[in-house]
Amino acid sequence: MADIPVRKSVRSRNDEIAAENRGRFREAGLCVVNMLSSPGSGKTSLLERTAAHMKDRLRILVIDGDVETERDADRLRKAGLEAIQIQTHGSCHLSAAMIAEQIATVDLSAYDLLLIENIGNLVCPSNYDLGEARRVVVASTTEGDDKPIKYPEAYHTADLCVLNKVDLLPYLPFDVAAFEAGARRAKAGLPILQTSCTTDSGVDAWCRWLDDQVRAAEA
Ligand SMILES: Nc1nc2c(ncn2[C@@H]2O[C@H](COP(=O)(O)OP(=O)(O)O)[C@@H](O)[C@H]2O)c(=O)[nH]1
Ligand SMILES: [Mg+2]
Repeated sequence: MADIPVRKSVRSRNDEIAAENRGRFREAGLCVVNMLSSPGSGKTSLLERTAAHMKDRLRILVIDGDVETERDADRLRKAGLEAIQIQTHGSCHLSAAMIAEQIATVDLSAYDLLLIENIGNLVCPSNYDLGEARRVVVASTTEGDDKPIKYPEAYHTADLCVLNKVDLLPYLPFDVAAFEAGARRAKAGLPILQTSCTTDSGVDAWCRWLDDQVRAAEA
């Protein structure tokens, strides 16, 4: 019983810090996108593809969250991006305070776009604002088409859904129409992009969406 007020107060403290982060991002004209998904849906792969498409024309910083290891930040550095790794050592989501700690020493005005790869988990990250301007839920065809109806909050709080690994559709019993209906039941009108990081299909549309968000943040 007692943990409900405690959880509420942790969340409201998180919201205060997220508001401070958002203020810093706005001041710097920096576009910030928070990427949520279950483990293995292809967030880091999509960021690698994003690097290939955008790194020569946009100044991109990634903050990558994982429970353990520096592996994803290493992958993204190899792809040509600047990347900071947060290891939560057990925590199932990034918090606004973790982001605040990382950006304290960063010149935010040196970047156009900050991409945050959250911990692979469709539950907790949905409840923690980091101060981002936009939230993206990345799903993949290997997870099954019922995830939006099982984890509606992740879809309800998203501004965009990316359905990745569409190259595998011919081999999987994945009903795209059922997936899209579930996602839009969680959030009416949610835009959905289909991508494949192996064939690069749809990555151009994802990059155009990012470009639009960067322009909106500058304005
Ligand atoms: N077939 C296929 N595999 C993919 C695709 N995107 C990612 N993968 C694979 O899925 C696995 C997990 O990808 P990763 O980017 O590490 O996922 P993350 O945990 O969400 O960051 C890796 O083995 C990737 O090579 C895709 O579009 N198609
Ligand atoms: Mg990853």
